[in-house]
Amino acid sequence: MPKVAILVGSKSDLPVMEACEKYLAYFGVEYEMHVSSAHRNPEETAEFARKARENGFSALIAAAGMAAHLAGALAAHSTLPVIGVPLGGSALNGVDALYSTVQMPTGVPVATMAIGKAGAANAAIFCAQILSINSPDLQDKLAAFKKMGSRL
Ligand code: RP5
Repeated sequence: MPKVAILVGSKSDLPVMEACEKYLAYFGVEYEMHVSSAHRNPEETAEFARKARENGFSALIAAAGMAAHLAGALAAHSTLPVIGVPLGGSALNGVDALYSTVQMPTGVPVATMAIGKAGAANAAIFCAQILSINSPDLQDKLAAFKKMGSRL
């Protein structure tokens, strides 16, 4: 089974991303969680993205709040699919992070989810959908999930 990486910009983002972990676990998708800020650890973040494919990751989930550049920074250094989760909690309630994540220039796409917990869960489901292309097991799980109402 392929594995995915979840990167968050700060330890303070971890509680919201529990929803993502819950759904990845439900689908049986192996993952690693890393705290790596595009602003506070820019070199480490870039290096993680550069080596992600050779380190066995199939997709990257990036969650950050405020001026959220984490997903874009990963997409700048990797050809893996990058799924962005804008987080709330700021003075602008996550709209700042939404715009920062979704408004990527031509050539450097980030698949952007909803703000906060719904986006965290959807990132996991979207990831399972990407991985299902080569996994009959995930195709079956996704079909069953839809049948039961698309939420845990
Ligand atoms: C972003 O700034 C993080 O992703 C977090 O959502 C926000 C605040 O970070 P902390 O000041 O709590 O570390 O980079």
